[in-house]
Amino acid sequence: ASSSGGQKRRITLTRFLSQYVKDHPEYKTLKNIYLAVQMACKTISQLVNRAGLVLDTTEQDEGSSDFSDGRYYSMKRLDKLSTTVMKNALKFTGTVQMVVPEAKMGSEKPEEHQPGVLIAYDKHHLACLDPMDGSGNQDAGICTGTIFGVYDRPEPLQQDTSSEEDDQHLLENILQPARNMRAAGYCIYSSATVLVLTLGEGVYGFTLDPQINEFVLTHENVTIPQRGNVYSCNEAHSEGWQNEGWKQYLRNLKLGLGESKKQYAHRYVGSMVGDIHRTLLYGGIFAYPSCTQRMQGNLQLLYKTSPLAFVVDQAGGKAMDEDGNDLLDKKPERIHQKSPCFMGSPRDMDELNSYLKKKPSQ
Ligand code: P6P
Repeated sequence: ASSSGGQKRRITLTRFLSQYVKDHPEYKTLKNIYLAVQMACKTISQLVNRAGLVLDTTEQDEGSSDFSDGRYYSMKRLDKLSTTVMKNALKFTGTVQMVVPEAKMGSEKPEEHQPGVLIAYDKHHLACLDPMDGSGNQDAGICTGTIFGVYDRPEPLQQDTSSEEDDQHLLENILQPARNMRAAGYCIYSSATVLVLTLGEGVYGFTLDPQINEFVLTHENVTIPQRGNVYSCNEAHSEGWQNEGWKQYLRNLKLGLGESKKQYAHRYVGSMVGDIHRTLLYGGIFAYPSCTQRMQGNLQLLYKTSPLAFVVDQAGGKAMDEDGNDLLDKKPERIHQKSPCFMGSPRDMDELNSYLKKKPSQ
């Protein structure tokens, strides 16, 4: 990368990937997908930064039924735009195809919101991508993000061109636990655009340098602090939380009665990528427990929780479900299936786990 004004010389993501693939030839096949994701994230970053300037929130959107508040309209529009950008970037590689238009994934329960998740594949891999996580926050200038996870294809398709039965075959093959991932990551669109990724051997962060429009390495070997002093959850649901262990754990954190004897601070952005990025860098715990309004939480396992849990795990953190089981072993049964989740610093997670394992009577 070029260096100006005495700025430290930094390696670009493109060069990093080329070097990585030289050292790990088995990752050669992944490079294509990563370069496509990088290209899409650069474009989405532009879209996000200019959304307020170019998206006319008063104009009626042909698809939206409810645009009573402009926010909904531009949210929907940005969702769509970023999904299209990601789709085109993946197709541009010439090797990656989409499984089914996300609309056809309506096989889930009708009440589940069908976001623009993309399921893509090439000869070697299957990928799930959430192009715009947290889009509802966009109009308020709050961070949003792209999330992606890549699996090896367990078995080759009968033929390379996708057809109905092949789509079904691929949709079944993508339903794998996070532990099977080859690579995962996210891109956060905030005060800076940072692409955080893992290829299965550590976590690296690349910041978009607008001067050269390249992602450059800024966070080498990201390691989550052993313990933090922040808990991150939507407290609005606290009266409806179902898990006694979680409630007891949180009560002690608030009273400074936890292992660290410190009172924790509460931080909750409402964009999962933002809350996880802060947790990864500062430590602490992120939680979306089950509650009466949302018995499975509000986060889709396949394309939100699993890829982020894989990144947290690669950074030395932990991810659990409500029984204290490793979230990386939880296999999604349906594309949009949601799951309660806890993830964060290892010491905080071990402490929480001791409450989750306790029998309610103890
Ligand atoms: P709640 C955004 O809509 C999202 O999918 C995640 O990015 C975020 O963590 C979560 O939902 C917020 O859900 O129920 O707290 O509004």
